[in-house]
Formats: sequence, C-alpha cells, structure tokens
Amino acid sequence: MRIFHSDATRLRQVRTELHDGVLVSPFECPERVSLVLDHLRRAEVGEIHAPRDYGLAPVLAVHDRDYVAFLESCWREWQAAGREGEAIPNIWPARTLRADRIPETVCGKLGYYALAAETSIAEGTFEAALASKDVALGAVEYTLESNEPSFGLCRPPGHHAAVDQFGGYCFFNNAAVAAQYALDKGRRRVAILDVDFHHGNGTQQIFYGRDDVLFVSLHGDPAVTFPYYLGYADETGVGAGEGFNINYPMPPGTNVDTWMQTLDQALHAIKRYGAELVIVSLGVDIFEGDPISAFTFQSADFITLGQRLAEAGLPTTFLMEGGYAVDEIGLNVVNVLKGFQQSTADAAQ
Ligand code: OKP
Ligand code: ZN
Repeated sequence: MRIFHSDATRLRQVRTELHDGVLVSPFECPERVSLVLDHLRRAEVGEIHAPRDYGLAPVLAVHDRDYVAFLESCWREWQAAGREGEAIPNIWPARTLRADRIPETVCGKLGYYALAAETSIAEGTFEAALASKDVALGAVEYTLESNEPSFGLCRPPGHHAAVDQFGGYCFFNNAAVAAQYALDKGRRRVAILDVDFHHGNGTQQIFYGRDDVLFVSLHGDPAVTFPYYLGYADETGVGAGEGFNINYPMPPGTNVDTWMQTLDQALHAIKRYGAELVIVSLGVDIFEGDPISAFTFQSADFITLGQRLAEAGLPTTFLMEGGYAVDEIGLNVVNVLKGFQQSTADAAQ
C-alpha cells in the first residue's frame, strides 16, 4: 500500500472553532496529521510519498469557479476589512431570504459560501486545502496506475464540501475530486463509500444527479446529528442519478455488529453497481472515544473494517476524513489499513 502525505496540509492553523456557543481550539487540528503519520511509519504500512502539484483543473471539475476564488481571497479580504478575529460567517441566505444574488463584500460572501459556522478561515487555509486535494489525487492516481491500494492523508477533510459551499472543516471535496479524476482517466463506474460518523453531504450533492459515481454512506442519523439537513434514507438520487445514492443513517450508540451488517449491504450495492474503483472516505470518528461523535468502535474493530473492505476485492483508495480522539487516531487508521492488507495477502495465498 502506498501512502501520500504533504507537509503543507499542516498550514491550516486556525485558533477558533465555534463549538457549543464558545470559541474553542479546533478539533480538526494539524496535530492529527502528525499523529497518523507517526503510526503509519512505526507500523510500516507502506512507502510514504509526497504528491505532485495537480493544479486547480481537477478542483474546478467538481467545484464552482467563483467559490474557489472566494476561498483564495477570503482571508485577504477579511483582513483588509480590519476584522479582529478569524473569518466566521454570521448570516446566511436562509429560507426567507434571497439566495440568487452573491453579495460583494466578504461578510456577505462568507454566508453565501458557508454551510456551517464552526469552520473559521485564516492564513494558510487555502494552501492546506490545495495540499489536501493533491494528496487525494496522488493516492488515486497511484491506484489507477497500479491497481494497488493507497491511502491519502488528506487534511483538511473534504466530504462536507459541496459544489460551492464549505463547512464541517471541509473546503475541497477530496473524494469527489479524486472520483472525477478517475472518470477523466477512463474509469466508468466509481463508488465512494463514506464511513465517517457524519454524513458526507457534499459528496452526495456533487454526484446526486449522476450515475457514474455511486455514493454510499453509513452515518449518524441526521435527525439528531450534524449536518442535520441531509443524509436521510429517502435521498436516493435524482434524474440519471436515481438509485445511485444510498444512505444508511443509524442512531447514536449503534453497536458495531449492526454497523458491520450495514456495511455488508453497502458492499453488496457497490459490487452490484460494478464499481471499477472504490474511494473510501475514511473517517475514524466512529471510534467510541471520539469527542464529537457517537458510534461505538473499539480500536480492534477497525481491523475488522479493513478486512471487510478488502473482501470486496476492488481497487481501493482510502482518503482521510474525520477522527478527533487524538490519542487513538493513528492506531485506528493503521488498523484499517493493516486489516485491509492482511486480508488481501490471505486472498493471494
Ligand atoms: C467533520 B467530519 C458536534 C458538532 C459538530 C461539526 C462536525 C464536523 C465533522 N456537537 N460540528 O465529518 O468529521
Ligand atoms: Zn466526521
């Protein structure tokens, strides 16, 4: 298995996250990268490579050009406006307001392009987001060329980022960028399997009307969990995309047996679809000790998860999403990848 990592993913170093009404030190912090990297090195999961610079074209293949320009200029404009803290939206084009005009100044644009308020923007955010999509592209390109598995240590994560919205710590949808890249390289059916605790609303939105990417997600029930306004089981796709979006919302506290049975259903759907590539949105915030999530995985359960994924027998790229219990995040990621490798080795014997 080849691993992709870029030091530039650490460039996002915001001080604030609006959490429970308080500005706290962000859960999604650069130390996450160091911890995972440490464990990957110690466990000798595979060679660690830096990705090349893929430029903006693969981003613009799934994201809106004005949205990307906003992310690039937001912090500069916010500073030029003389604001004291980090850039945080405080008004949105909510249901009773107009969403068909983009305001001209940064405060209005922030609300237009944000889907939540916990994700502050400051120095280095755009640069880290660029590095994160390069990590994803490096990983998927390796799998496309070799059929060997890969892991992209993306940070910031991506699955909440929609065509023209950021939030939930996400700016560019790394999994979507990678999936589109695979299609542009000739793959015809790509599956994205999202196992992060939170629903991947951005990935769903990007591919909702399309049949060339199957999106399958296991997540906390949005009735009681972020992102609240997407991720229900009746969201099955639209038009050509009808039937190519599958959500498995589960209540907080769901046990691992139930979760694994649901995973089996998800993998069946991916096999039936005839996926040529599986991109796993790998959030390890399904861990029982995660500070902002509510599933019950123990560290050993992540090995089982890796084994089950390997049994699907498909070319697989893992991309890092969430996971915030910093002490165990590295171990849990390594366990998924080791489980996957063991099972693949068994199958080859
Ligand atoms: C990003 B990823 C919980 C608040 C949650 C934002 C969560 C973003 C998760 N009380 N706030 O999917 O791991
Ligand atoms: Zn999450």
